[in-house]
Amino acid sequence: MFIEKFKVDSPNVKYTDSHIESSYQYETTELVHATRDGASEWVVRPKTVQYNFKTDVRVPKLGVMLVGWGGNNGSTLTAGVIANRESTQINFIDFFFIRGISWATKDKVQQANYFGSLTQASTVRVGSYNGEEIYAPFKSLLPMVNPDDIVFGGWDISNMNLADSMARAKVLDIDLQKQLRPYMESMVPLPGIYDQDFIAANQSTRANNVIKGNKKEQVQQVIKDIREFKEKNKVDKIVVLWTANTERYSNVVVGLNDTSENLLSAVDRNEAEISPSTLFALACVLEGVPFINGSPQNTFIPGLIDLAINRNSLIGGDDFKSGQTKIKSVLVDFLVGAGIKPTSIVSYNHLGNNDGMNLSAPQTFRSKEISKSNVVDDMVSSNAILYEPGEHPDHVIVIKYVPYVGDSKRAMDEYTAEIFMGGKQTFVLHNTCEDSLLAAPIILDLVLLAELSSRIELKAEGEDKFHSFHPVATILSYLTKAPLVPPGTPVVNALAKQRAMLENILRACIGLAPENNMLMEYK
Ligand code: NAI
Ligand code: DG6
Repeated sequence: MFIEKFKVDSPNVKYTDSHIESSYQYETTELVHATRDGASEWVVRPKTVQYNFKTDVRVPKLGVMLVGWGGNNGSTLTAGVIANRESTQINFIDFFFIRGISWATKDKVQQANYFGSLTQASTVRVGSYNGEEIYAPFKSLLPMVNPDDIVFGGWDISNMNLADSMARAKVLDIDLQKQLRPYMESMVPLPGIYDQDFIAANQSTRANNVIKGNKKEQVQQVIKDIREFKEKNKVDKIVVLWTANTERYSNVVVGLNDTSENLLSAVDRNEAEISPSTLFALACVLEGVPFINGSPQNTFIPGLIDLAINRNSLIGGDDFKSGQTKIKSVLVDFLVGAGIKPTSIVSYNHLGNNDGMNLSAPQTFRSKEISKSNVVDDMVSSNAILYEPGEHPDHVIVIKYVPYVGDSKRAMDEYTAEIFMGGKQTFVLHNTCEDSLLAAPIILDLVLLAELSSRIELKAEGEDKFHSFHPVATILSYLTKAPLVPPGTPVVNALAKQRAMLENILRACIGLAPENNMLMEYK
């Protein structure tokens, strides 16, 4: 059964006009290494930590500024949100409207939807009623920004308006594009920061809309753009997200970008090795605006992370986790969790959009190769029965640019695993779909969850003041291939664990226990 919304009735939860406050027992374990009768042993102790959560329920008017707004992801997301927001008049006599634009495809009349968005199209179990499991929308856990109310803007090194960008992307059906064009023609990206050293040379023809000046002036311009956008659109908050081209990795150099001070003075000196994405992130951190990196490069060099932590400004990333990697972080988790040993993972894909063209250069491909390669590390290291210390499955990533297939990416994967008594098991997967239609809802979730997390404060027992989450937003891990975590924090890649972490934290904010799947009521 499905319910639209609910309220929690508990002595541990208080609803006020401005906040939801919860008092929460976090059940965990601690390990100690003890010696008994001369022999050493591991002892596990259950531990309870008292937390208080305070969530501001006053949902702001949100501005979302995308770097790479005119790209396939940027134009598809903007189009998708408009298509969901606007109404279609279906009866011209009674003026009967239905929510969301509909359009004719060769199969049927299609209605706009948010399929693929965790916040908008997935549910959570909230309990049992008369023996039936009750589910509610994920977005009903805590008050979140309604996508209808987002104001989009952003930057692109190409000055093409969003209607033409949508046409260039060749992602959405033509009948839908025709309906959306009037809404998008007037949307024109602000000039971006172009540095040909960081992206493929084949992108140079696109760069007709660039911020002039040295790196310091470029950062100042981005800050000015953010302020003007906020003022012009009367939004309360801004989130900035990088969905521009994949860059090559920046070299991390002591004295250049290893500390916040060195990074700031390197920008002052106009040092070549500071990438456009780092400059955008820097502008956001200086301005206290959340910044999310949807691409694989190391935008968050140590100096930038240092600065974000010092200024308590949210950063999150890296690289949207859309298709192939999502399956990988489910399948390998299943195999290792089942006691089966994956020994070889070969992931091949080809695509023909501008992202594929940019990734055809070795340096940008290398960034993607790194982020796609590290996604099973936590699962492998969780099982020392299967893997010797330091042992790892062979893991090969291949990406080829094939213009004809456009945005329709083909991902082929071969997984080989060792099973009982020396047997082998091989899985072969073939996945075809429009890349941007997978990425756009993920971008929406990233900005909505980043905004929400900035309204949550917490306090553990022994702490005297409420504080925000750590500025390095691990809460977004479910949505990224290479989750950025604070120094010294374990990286979790397994998809089910990432989703459980996110859902259970939101449940804690309304005083609900983690979803433990024990179903003791029925045992
Ligand atoms: P795209 O190439 O269509 O769009 C990127 C846009 O960024 C272009 O319009 C380009 O002109 C612009 N751009 C490049 N450098 C810029 C700069 N310095 N400042 C401002 N704008 C700049 O690519 P697409 O398909 O939209 O993907 C965007 C990014 O998302 C890529 O890095 C891709 O690897 C990453 N990504 C995409 C996924 C997907 O499923 N579509 C999944 C994971 C990551
Ligand atoms: C080539 O692989 C294009 C990439 O941008 C991917 O489409 C993107 O990284 C998505 O990868 P995945 O593994 O999440 O499907």
